[in-house]
Amino acid sequence: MPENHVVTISRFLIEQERKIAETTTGTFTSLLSNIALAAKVISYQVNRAGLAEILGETEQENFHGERIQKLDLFADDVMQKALDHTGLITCMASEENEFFLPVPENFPSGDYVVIYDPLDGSSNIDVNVSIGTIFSIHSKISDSDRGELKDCLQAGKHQVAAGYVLYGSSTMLVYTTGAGVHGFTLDPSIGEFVLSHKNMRFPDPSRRVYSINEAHYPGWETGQQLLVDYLKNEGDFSSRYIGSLVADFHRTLLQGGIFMYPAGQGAPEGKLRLLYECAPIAMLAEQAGGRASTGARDVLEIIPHSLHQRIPLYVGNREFVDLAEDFLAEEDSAT
Ligand code: P6P
Repeated sequence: MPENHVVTISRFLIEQERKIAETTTGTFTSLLSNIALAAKVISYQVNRAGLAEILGETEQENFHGERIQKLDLFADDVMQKALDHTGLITCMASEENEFFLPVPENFPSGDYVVIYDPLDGSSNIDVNVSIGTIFSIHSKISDSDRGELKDCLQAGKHQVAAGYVLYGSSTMLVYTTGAGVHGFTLDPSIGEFVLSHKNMRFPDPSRRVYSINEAHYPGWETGQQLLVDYLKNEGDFSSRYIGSLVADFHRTLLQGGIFMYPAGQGAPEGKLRLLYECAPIAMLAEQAGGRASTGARDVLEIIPHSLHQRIPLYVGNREFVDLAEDFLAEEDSAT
């Protein structure tokens, strides 16, 4: 294929589906293409947020008690409308909604379950820091054609796909269907996501970067404090922290390192949500040759007990995640 050949996400999906299944039904390609469409619409608004009256907070709070930003609501609505009529899904679950969302009665249902955080890191919107959409796709396991809670509460290892959209200096869509991790950059001149990062993998950890909010240090368990002390003083690491999971993970994936959001004061199970953030990020990490752990066990092995379950997250190069587990286990065994 000539170097200058533009490979759009739709073309790449079709080529990948041909490799995975002899008979390509195209439903999966259609599902991811609809998510890509939603990403374009959200990207347009995010990139003009400073101009449109869409900045800032609403009077509403989500049931986590977090003030909902106007763009959160917009992004949630765009994701739902991009998927609900397709006949491809049986239900959805959004980080912005307390309960799962059955496909409306007036639309046909399908076999997939889409779980998503429509705009993660939204507290960064008003200061123009990169934010992201995260999505996780399962096949339904219930007999209901409008979905059941158990369709959403599946272990991350059963995901059929996962990905994120990063609204940064450029808009990128990064996804995996279990056949590697592939990144596409939105070309505004043609309105298409174009293949820009094929087969993304954590690089050998030449750049030893750890990423964590050190303001929470006093609330960490001792093993976590000793781990960060080691990384700072003996591990020859540098530190980067954006405070937006998609941006922090994307940098870790491209440059190597480890991102950590441990349990701590005010977040006894950790802050990040298993279904909407950690499980999709974990599938991407494993597919890119890395690891994702709670500090004690693989994220992908956890069977969720509730839609908004939170867990600690350690994700990045395999050897760094292993190191983190060693520090935490050592302290546990000492106490
Ligand atoms: P803290 C954003 O609010 C978010 O959910 C993630 O995107 C990010 O990694 C984390 O919270 C940042 O949390 O406590 O460092 O502000």
